[in-house]
Amino acid sequence: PPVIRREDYRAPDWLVPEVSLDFRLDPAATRVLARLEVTRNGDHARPLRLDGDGLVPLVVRIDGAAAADTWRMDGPALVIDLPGAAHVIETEVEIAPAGNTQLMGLYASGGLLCTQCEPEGVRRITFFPDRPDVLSRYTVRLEAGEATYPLLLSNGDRTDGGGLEDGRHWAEWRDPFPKPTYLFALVAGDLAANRDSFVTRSGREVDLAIWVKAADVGKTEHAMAALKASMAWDEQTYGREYDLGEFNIVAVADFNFGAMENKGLNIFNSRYILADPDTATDGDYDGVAGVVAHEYFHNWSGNRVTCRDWFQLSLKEGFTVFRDQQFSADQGSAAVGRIENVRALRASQFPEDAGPLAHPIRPEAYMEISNFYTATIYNKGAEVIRMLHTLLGAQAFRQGSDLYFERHDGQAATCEQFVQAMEDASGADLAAFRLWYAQAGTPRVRAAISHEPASGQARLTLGQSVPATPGQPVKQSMPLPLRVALFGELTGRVLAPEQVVVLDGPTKEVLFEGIGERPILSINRDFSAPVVVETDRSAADLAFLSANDDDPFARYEAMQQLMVDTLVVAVATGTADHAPVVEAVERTLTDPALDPAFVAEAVLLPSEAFVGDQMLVVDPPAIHAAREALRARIGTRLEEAWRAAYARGQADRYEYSPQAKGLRRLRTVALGYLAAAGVADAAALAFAQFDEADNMTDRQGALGVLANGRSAEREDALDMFYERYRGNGLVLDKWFTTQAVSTRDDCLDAVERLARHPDFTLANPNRLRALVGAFASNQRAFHDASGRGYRFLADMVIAVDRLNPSTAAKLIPPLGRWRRFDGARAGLMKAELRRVLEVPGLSKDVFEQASKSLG
Ligand code: BAL
Ligand code: ZN
Repeated sequence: PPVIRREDYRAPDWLVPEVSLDFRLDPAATRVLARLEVTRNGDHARPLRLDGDGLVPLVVRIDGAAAADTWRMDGPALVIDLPGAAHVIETEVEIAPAGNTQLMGLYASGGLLCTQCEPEGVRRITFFPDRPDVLSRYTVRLEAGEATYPLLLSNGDRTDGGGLEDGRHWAEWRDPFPKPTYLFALVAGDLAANRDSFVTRSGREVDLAIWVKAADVGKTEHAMAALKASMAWDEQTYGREYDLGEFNIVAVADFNFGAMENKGLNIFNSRYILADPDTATDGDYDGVAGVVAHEYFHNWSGNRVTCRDWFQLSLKEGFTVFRDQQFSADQGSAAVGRIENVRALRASQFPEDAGPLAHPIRPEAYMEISNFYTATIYNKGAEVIRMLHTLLGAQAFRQGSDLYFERHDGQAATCEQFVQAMEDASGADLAAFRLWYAQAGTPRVRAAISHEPASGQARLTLGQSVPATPGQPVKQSMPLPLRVALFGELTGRVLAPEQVVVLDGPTKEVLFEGIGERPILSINRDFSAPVVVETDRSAADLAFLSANDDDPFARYEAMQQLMVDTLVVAVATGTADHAPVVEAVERTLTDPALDPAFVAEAVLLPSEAFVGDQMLVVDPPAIHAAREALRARIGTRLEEAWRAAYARGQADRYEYSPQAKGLRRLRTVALGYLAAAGVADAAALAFAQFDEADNMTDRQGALGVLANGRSAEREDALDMFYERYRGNGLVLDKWFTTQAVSTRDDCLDAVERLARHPDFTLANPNRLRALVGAFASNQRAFHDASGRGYRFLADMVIAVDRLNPSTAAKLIPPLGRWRRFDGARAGLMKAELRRVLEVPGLSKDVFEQASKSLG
């Protein structure tokens, strides 16, 4: 497949200021009539090139006349020679949404017809210059059978509609804001709405509706509350107001992404809309609010100002993730939110940055852009924006964002223009900061502190290195904003209050005066830079920080580091001193001043995968054994404290509040430690929690604990859960995932069996991720020495690729980590990648990921 390069960008030859689309909807055969007003862009003689993917032109008219001799097909594209500066092009095609298993373009899901057009779905619907820098005003007419499709939605505001003969009806929608193809959307179906309204700060009333199956309307309250909170928050925090009279959200069951920010018509994966206490965990509730906010915030960061080309994807995604993280921090516990952000970054982005698929947040080249909706573009992209916020301060950052929106409203912009606006508004010099857009790889920072009691001086020595990544063997130093503070070992006092030290060269020294006692270094507080920090802090220093640091993230981080250091020693030598971890966990667990939600995060051991990431050669069974041994020790030694935490978390009845969420979380963590300790009543406690739960958080938490064990209650609980929720796809996903992430020895057998379960399907991306994606994150089971886990994953990739290439390609990265494993495992992983590459007719999505992964 051809490689598309950022440096080859050229402005479009033709623009399409106005487009009318007319859909005669039918699942088997939908007619799409398009009328494009095209204008020549600049002085050139090049033809009009309209992208298509699998389309056959039934009609092509130029300025009202059929003109067979002036157009031709060039592969999938329609090419038209045009003499003048402006013309009207009409085309007609027929497509079959019911047969669209890629879920890209117009497709059918659960009786609905809906679209997904980002990044390049419009070319599967109609002939069009399908690129984000061609902005058009859309008028859309939808026509369908009224009984099956009483609801007809598109972008913008509804302008007209009515009945037709033969039981059909129509609606017309007009979106006054010019938008790129990828934001086009339509939905046709039989749905019911949760309706509400929002009055913007300038006094305009917006009609809000969340459309779902009639039986699910009761599960949309949380999403609606989040939508209204997001609308108010964006006005207050960024000065951004909603701009249409309507805002519609539709939930669908089959969806490649989490959701999609189509102008005025967000389409969601139902898992990020539907929530009630019986079916959604507290984590699911947070996910709903976060994704609703994310998509809403795109209305400005993405829609009003969009991307010039797909290399700029992080312009909208990194900024919007940062905005949704800020929103979530303001709505709930900022400390726990930050811990979750960082845990997600370390679980998905750090490995990506350290492997064969590493790319800068603004990539230089791609074969298939769908492969670049990555943790790097999204999550590291958000960290880069956060660093700008840290370096400039909140006020200057806001001035910069105001300038960016004002300057580029209605345009397709670049990352460079965003940084330029920040620079112009703040007066800061961001020349070096631009390296964050260009260089891949996670910087490593070495930090050491020395102290001279006689002079009262402490010296912080910092050094950085940025590892080589594919195509980038040599790196420049990056500006790293590190929040730093010093604490006194003896007094526990703050010796040097927090300051931002910018490490902007290979090394730096910072001198602190008036330091009368040995200082303990607290660094990268609140995770101010997305880097790996190496220090020589002792177990005692880390334990001190885990109990005394006044930055909650740094406290969490110190505990994690203590746990990781202990586990790495245990894996390397077969044994380690567990006492410092046990004591630190005890102090945190029994500190009455701490928020239970924070405690629950702080006392959790790092994942097996994260421990593996610290090692030169990952040894999955040894990591598993070391981690389970430490878990058991923490459980046994602190049994009383776990029982107390468990009892404290027992609520009379379900309540959705930050306090109740924190207690629920800690309760299940405590249950997990009691089970790890092997206490006699662990299974009975877990089963009682499972059986008596009045909410999914407690029920799934208990099921997860049981699923890791060997009790008789385990099978009962799994069967009961299945019977109770077999009709609810989203909850059934949890049943699959719980078994796929189990720590049991027979997990791989179970996963192979579940892949043959009648409720397993390759056609639904959520179900696939629930079983296959979750299994590939289970380090020990996936890396079974037999290679069966690898074979299973490759089989899935091959099977899914025939249906849904972009989803298949997302399953590849775990196989690409072969360099991190021993020769035998690496050989088995590479063999599976080669087997995938040999499949005839492989998609370019999977080809790109598998060939790069093989390296
Ligand atoms: N733009 C794709 C889905 C999202 O990031 O919101
Ligand atoms: Zn997004």
